[in-house]
Amino acid sequence: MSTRRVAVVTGASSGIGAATARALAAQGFRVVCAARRTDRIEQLAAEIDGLAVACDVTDAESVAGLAGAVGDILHVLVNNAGGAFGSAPVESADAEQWQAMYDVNVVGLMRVTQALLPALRASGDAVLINVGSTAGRNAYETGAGYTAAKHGTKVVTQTLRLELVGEPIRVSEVAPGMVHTEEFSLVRFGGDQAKADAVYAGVPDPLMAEDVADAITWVATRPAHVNIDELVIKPRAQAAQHKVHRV
Ligand code: 8X3
Repeated sequence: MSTRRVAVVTGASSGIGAATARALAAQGFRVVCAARRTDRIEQLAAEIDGLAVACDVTDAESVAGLAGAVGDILHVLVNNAGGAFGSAPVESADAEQWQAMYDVNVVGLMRVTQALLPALRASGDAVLINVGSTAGRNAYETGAGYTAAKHGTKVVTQTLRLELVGEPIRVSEVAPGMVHTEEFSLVRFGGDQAKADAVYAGVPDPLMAEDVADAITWVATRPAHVNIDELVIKPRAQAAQHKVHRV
C-alpha cells in the first residue's frame, strides 16, 4: 500500500485543476484526479501516477463514487470544479445559467466536502482548499451570476472554518484574478473564441494555471498549525478587477 499522502482535486481535467494535480504530485502526493471528462483525467493520472475518478460534482451519486474511490484517509481536498456560464446584465440574464453556476461553484463544493470530510478528519492533519476568485470580492457589470456564486464560495469557506475549529482540518480559499486558461473564458462566452481572447488581449502577462497551482500547493504544504485563510493572487498587470494594464 502506498505511503504517499493523498490529495483530491476536482475539475482536474484542465486549467487550474490539472496544473494543481501535477504540482501536488510533484510534492509527493498521490493525487485523485476527479472530473467529468475521463479521457483527460486518465491521461493525467497516468502521467503523475495518480488515480482518475469520473465525477460530476452536481450529481450526488457521482460524488458518492468519488468518496468510495478515495477510501478512508484523505489529506488534501482541492475544491476546484467551477466556472462561469454566460455574461449578461441582471436585467437580461439567463436563470438557468445562474442556477448552473450556483450548482457547481457552491452546491457542488458542499456536496464534495460533505462526502470527503470523514476521510479528511481521519487523516489527523488535513487541508481543505476552495478555489474562489476575485469575483468573490468584487462586483462587475454583466458578471452578477458568477460574482454571486463566487461570493458564495468565499462565505461557505469562512463558515466551514468556524464549524470545524478544533478539528485537524485547515480551511483555506485561494482566490485568483485574471488567469489565462484554455477554457475559462471560452466556456463563459459559450465557445466564442474571439470574445474569450479579448479578455486577455494586450495584457502583458496574465497568470497561468501553474501560478495558481503553485499557490494552492504552498497553502497545502504549510506546517500543520498554519492555516492560510485566504490567498488572493493576481497578475502584476491587474491592480484591481477593472484596472488592468494592456499594451
Ligand atoms: C475569474 C476572475 O475576473 O473573470 O474567476 O471574474 S474574473
